[in-house]
Formats: sequence, C-alpha cells, structure tokens
Amino acid sequence: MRSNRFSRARTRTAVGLALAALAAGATTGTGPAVAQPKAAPAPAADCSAAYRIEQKLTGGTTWRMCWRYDPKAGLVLEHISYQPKGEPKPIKVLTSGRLSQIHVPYDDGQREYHDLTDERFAQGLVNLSPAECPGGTIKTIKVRDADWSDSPDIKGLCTTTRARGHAYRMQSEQDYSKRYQAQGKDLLLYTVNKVGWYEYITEWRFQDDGALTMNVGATGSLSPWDYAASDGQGWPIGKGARAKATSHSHNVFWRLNFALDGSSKNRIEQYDSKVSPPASGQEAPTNRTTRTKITKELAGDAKNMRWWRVVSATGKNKDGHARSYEIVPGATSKYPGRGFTKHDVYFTEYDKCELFASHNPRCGTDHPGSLDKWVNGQALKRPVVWVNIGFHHIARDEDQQPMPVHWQGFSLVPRDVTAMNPLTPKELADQNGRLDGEG
Ligand SMILES: [Cu+2]
Repeated sequence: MRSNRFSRARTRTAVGLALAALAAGATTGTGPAVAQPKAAPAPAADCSAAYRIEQKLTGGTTWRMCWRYDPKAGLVLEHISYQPKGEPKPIKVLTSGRLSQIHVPYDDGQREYHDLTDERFAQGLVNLSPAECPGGTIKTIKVRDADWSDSPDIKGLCTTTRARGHAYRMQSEQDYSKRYQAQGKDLLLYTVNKVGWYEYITEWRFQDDGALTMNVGATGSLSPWDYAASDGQGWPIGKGARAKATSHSHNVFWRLNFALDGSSKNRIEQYDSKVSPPASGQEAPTNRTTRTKITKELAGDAKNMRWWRVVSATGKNKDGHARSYEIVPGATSKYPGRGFTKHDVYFTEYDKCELFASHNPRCGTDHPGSLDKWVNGQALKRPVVWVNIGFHHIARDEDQQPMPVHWQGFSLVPRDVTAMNPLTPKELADQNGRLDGEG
C-alpha cells in the first residue's frame, strides 16, 4: 500500500494545486472554499451544539453523543447515551469510543506501519460529496495541516440514517393474518481518512434496538510500490504473473471507555460453554455455561462459545437485572507477529497515558508504549476495553480499480439494558417472562 509516504510533500503539493484549480472553476458551494461562519469552542463534558449529535429513530429510540476530532485518532465520540421509548432518561453507554491504531505489517517483513500515530491518519481526512452521505448532513471538521485539502475546514463527518431490514417479526398463533413486524433503522456516522494509497472509512452505527457497531472499511488503491512479492507472500495482479502485490495485514484497534448508567466502575465477565456427550439415559448432548469474573487486567483470546460482557455496577433494568453490553467481535485474522496483536480483546485499568495500541505517544518517562505491556495484573476498577480485529489482505484482481471496500469490526449488543425488546409494540408490552398458559 502507501509508500507514496516517501514523497508525501511532493504529492501533497501536486494535489493541492489540483484542488485549487478545481475550486477556481467550481460553481457549487460544497467545496472546501466555503468556510464555517465561526469555529465552535472545544467541547467540554457537555458539548456545544456544533459538536452534539442527537437522533431519534423510527421506533422511538434516541441516541445522543458528542464528537470531537483528535490529531492522531481522528473522530472521537464521547458521552454516548441510548434512550429507547419508555425509558425516562438517557442510559449512558460509553464515555468515549475511538480508534486506537491501524497496524499494517507486510508479509515480506520489509514494511510495517502504525497509521494513526505515525502516518497522519487524522490529517488524511477528506471532503465528502453530498452524494456519499445520502439523506444526511456533512459536518465540517477543522484539521490543521490537512494532507488533501488547502483549507483546514473539511466537510468530513457524515451523519445519516440507514434502513437495516427487519428488526423483528412475529406472527400471531391465534389469528394467522395478524403479524407484528418492524423495519429497523440505524444512525450512521462516518469519516474517510486517506493514508497513502488507502482510504479508510471509519463507521459508527447506532441501532434503534440499542446495539452499536464499529467498522473500518479499507478502500482506495493498492500501492503501486508494493509489487515485489515472492511466492507465498503475494498474489499476481495484472496480466500474467509479472508482478505480485505484497500481502499484508490491517490490524484495527478500538478503545472503549464504558460508563454504564453513568459510572466508569464497570465489571468484566467472561462466559465459556462446554458441550459434553449425552450422559446415559439422556437424549442429547449437554452444554454448560460458566461465568468467570475478570477482576484483573487481561489479554483475552476469542474461542468457540466464549464471550465477554461489561456489566454496570449500579444500574438495573426494570426486571432487576444488571445492565450490560456484550462484546461481539466480527470476523478476524489475528496476527501473531507483535505482542499487541497477539490477543483479540484487552481489558486494562484506566490510565490517561494509554491511548494507542502501539507506538503510544510518550507519556511520562518510563510508561511503556504498547497495549500488551499495560496488562500487568492491576485490579480492574475502571476497565478500558480494547478490541483488535485483523484482516489478512491477499490482493485479488478485483482490487483494481478502485479497490472494493473491505469491512472489519465488531458490535456491542445490549444484554438486559432494558427489561424487554426496546422496540416492543404496545400490544405485546405485557409479554415479559414466561407467558401465561404455556407452563
Ligand atoms: Cu490491504
């Protein structure tokens, strides 16, 4: 990929001139030449209107949050809360959610990139055209020293909604013509950051049923500089076998600060299920699920029938069950080449120095610089959750041109946040727990 990084200054100048020429001839008012009336002040705990996002979705669920733009992490979302219909007040979910690294090692051992901390990921924010934010609005983000724009005002944050198909469906057992169904709707936020030849779409999806999904999509171009692969480390792209694009990994890290019900003192639990063959006289195999309380920092590995959840220390739903969010990783190819990429999920005690999974900027004199070194047995009182989702990219002919978006990410799914399906229709609102007559 990239490697135009070696001549970035020259590239940027050329792009800058091209943009200026475009702007001079432009007739629309959507380009970077249109400045914001004034810069809003930096957001505090309660952010100002310019940094506030609030969306009520069909189905009655409202998501609220603040955004800001970090000079290394890019888009940072803060004070994220969820309020389904029937809840008297917003339920706090995260105090902060952000990317914490995109690590790109090449299979031939010749290159290794840390895009957020070292490769100007945040400065690579690009302008979005209205067409790529359908039905939404594009907010302007101020980026000093932007790589692909002459103006620091980049129309770079799309906020929109998107249909996701069935939220549920249920047919009446008495009246066959009666059915309940709802079409789900998501609030979607995204930015595009161009790092060298690649473009990363950072997407945050907030569903009306309380789930959140974080995805990074890789698109743009394969780097024309990385075509020297030998057998087993690349794939022939273009005619015959003249040139092989070098395979590489994209290891994406997210960092989440939970604040369920407004408190950062959350608990972490791990669940494992074990299937045993049928005992004598039993018809079927059995499956037993056990809970392990994670009380100390942990570098965790995904496993069949293993999952984790973050549990509120204070809040309960109306059924008296502790509120929690379950971590649901998407497809991943874990890269064992570095300490910080060896595990799928990390739980660390909060430390203000610890922001990026690798090449963490110096903080104090001897604070170690990567995530794996921060897991050292501290008790978890204010756990920070790190999720690592890897993609091993072996290029294919279809990657030209442009490269189709490849998505990688994970979800946070509510578990007992509300006493029932937050989208329950009125007529079914009394159907909570064992249904009458079915005992
Ligand atoms: Cu790639």
